[in-house]
Amino acid sequence: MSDILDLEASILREIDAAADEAALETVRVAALGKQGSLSALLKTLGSLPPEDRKSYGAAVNETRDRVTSALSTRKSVLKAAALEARLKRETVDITLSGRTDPLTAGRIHPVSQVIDEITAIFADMGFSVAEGPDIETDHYNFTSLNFPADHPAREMHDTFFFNPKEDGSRLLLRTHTSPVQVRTMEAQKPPIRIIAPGRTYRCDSDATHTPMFHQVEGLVIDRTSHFGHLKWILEEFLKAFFEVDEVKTRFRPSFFPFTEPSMEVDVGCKRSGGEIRIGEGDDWLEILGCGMVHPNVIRAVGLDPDEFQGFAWGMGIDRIAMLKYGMPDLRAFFDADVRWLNHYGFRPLDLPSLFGGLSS
Ligand code: 2U9
Repeated sequence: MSDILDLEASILREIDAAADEAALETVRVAALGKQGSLSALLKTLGSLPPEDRKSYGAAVNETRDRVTSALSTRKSVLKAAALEARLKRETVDITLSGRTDPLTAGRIHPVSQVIDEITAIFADMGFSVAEGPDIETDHYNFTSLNFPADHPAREMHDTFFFNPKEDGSRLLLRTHTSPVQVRTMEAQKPPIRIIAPGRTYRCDSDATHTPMFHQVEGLVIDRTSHFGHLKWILEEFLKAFFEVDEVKTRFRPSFFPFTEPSMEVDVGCKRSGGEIRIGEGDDWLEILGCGMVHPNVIRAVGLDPDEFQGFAWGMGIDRIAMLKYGMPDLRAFFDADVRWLNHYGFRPLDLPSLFGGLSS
């Protein structure tokens, strides 16, 4: 019997010495496995005299139970130690400030930046942002805006038309954001103060025109809104947008079907060596168009032009973005070249605001 107790003592020593769960498993297999030392002892039972077999067998089984229990205890100890070591190894220092990578990696496209800047300026003056579909009907894009049936803008070569439907009507890609204002006037009662920034489309492509471009238009409709209000709003906008204390403006008579009278607005600037500085100098730069909303447009949305009047303006976002941020080539805006975006783009969380600075 002493051979069983010797073997047990030696296995228990090995169990105590096992440094990790893998070593412990090796000890378990060497003792209890099919070819293990305890199994080998049981195999010798057959060669013992019959009167010794029962007590020898019982002694081997008791040893096996004690070995099994010692294995399980050691396994729990090793498991707990392994967990403790891992927790120590993977400690996170929550006093570390956030890593800067996600914020420094991405860039906001200058067009998005300029839309955010324009929105911040007009929001401060009490305007809200209105949106509408890029695909429009002839009615919202032209007819409701007082375009005569034979107006050249309705021609195939200026407008992207879809194939005609069975009833002969054709959808189109909006050529300006003005349909958004028409839809808003139908849906809301005056007073209305909105801006409508968005994508617009015209069959045009050269160094200064792309088939898709961005516009922002503004609209005010109330009972007594007049040209003086319009002039003040535009001048406040130009000062805030170009981040200068003063601007000179020049209103020249023009023609649009949807406004009467209509004006083109120039802003005072200085040109030197290919650079244009707004708010300085004696030169002029055409910057936007505007006018009093035509009575026919007011009538087309079901309002009485003798009761309500208002004004509207429109400008090209891409163009004023080029001007403000000195980007020379319009086509680069839409090339999706990440090197260009890294150079001209803006940091994601530097949101433009009037108190925090528009572009700093
Ligand atoms: C409604 C009534 C009137 C919007 C206006 C302009 C003048 C204008 C151009 C500027 C450069 C377009 O991007 S551009 O080519 N726009 O000059 N837009 S008034 O007038 C409206 C709009 C909607 C219901």
